[in-house]
Amino acid sequence: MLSELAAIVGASHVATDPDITAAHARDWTGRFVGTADVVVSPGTDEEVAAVAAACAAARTPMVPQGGNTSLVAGAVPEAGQVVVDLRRLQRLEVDPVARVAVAGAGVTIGALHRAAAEHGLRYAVDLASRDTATVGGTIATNAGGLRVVRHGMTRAQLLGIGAVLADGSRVEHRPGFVRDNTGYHLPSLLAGSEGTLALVTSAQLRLIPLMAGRVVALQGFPSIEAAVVAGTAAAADGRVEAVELMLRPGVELVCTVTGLAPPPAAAAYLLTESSSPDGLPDDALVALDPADVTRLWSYRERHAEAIATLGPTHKLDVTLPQPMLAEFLTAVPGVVAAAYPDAGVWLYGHVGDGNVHVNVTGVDSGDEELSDLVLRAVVDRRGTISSEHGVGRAKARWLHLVRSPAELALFHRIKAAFDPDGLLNPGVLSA
Ligand code: S2G
Ligand code: ZN
Repeated sequence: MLSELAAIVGASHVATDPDITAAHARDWTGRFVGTADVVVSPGTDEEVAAVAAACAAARTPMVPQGGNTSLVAGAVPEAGQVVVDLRRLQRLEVDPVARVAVAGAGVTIGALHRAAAEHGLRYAVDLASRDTATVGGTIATNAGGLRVVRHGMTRAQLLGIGAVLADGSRVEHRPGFVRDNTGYHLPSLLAGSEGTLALVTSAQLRLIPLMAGRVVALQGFPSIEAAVVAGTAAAADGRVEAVELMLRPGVELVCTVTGLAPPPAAAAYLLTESSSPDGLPDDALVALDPADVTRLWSYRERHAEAIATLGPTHKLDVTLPQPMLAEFLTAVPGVVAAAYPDAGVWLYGHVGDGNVHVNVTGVDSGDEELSDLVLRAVVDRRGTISSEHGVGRAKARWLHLVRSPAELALFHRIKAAFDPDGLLNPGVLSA
């Protein structure tokens, strides 16, 4: 098998040395650790197809990886599986007239932003892990990030896609425009499929014009409720592109970890980004120049990193209907404390569309009872168990709380149609 893979991608792109493969055996949070026997790094779509065909012939399961920033064990290999590292797929072309990019699966979101900016354009998905997360991985997880409230998730940016199926066959459809209405939309189906239906090798993505102006504001509020009310109003303003919630403990932790000067004390904060300064209250901290914009965003973007300094973090990425959001955010620390009195509960996130991150520290990060407690509290409030991080292995056992038996049966039929031998990312998305 190894010599066959080396013949396809070159011996230097087949890793078995634990010094190299170890990083591929664990997820970003360190909560989920598996075994990476071999990591193969194809350099072209054709090589991906040949690798898949070789693995299929040997009935060897494959685990696709991009930046490996999954937070739900969506790309953690087990013994006997082949990690297919797609980061070498670096193709990147921008068509400024059509406002379309064609990107290889391994292109980082940051690189895509920079290529688009050269043409006065931008890619609408942005997230803190932009310099590691890849086009392929963010399609597989249908990543959300900071601008979903205005531009939608990764799925909404997809015009076309190139992919390799479990048997090594290739499929590609890149119309080059939005209005291609010619049957089932494969890009939409593969977005969020978490590497279980196909290996995404390239994508055709819509680009949007750069913002006319970039105004970032930080506002303090006396309560979570007040911040959620203001955030909901901000989300309704078409000029607003991002509406993020933070609470005082998280902001203080970020300042402690990063050395940033704390903003004026408040129980809760909204960080908003808009193309216009209109409508901002007088007491808001407003940033117009790039240095101030970066500083204000750092309060929010460095939450995950700051919380991670407290140890492996139990992350629950959930969305609540807007009317339930403030009550949930107020109640969830008590829900956790009732069972885990010493736990740290850190709340922050994309309040503009109801997606918040419940991060819990100081507990055994593999504790599924904690997940059960929080996810059921979310579902009891008509929320969803995963909003942008996907399901992976970490949340598969709760999928039935939000998807019906009929839907789950259909999932299995779709999986069987694409990957009848169950070779792609086994255990992900299916309990
Ligand atoms: C965020 C980033 C990932 C994390 O900050 O919006 O989605 O660690 C998160 O929670
Ligand atoms: Zn997020």
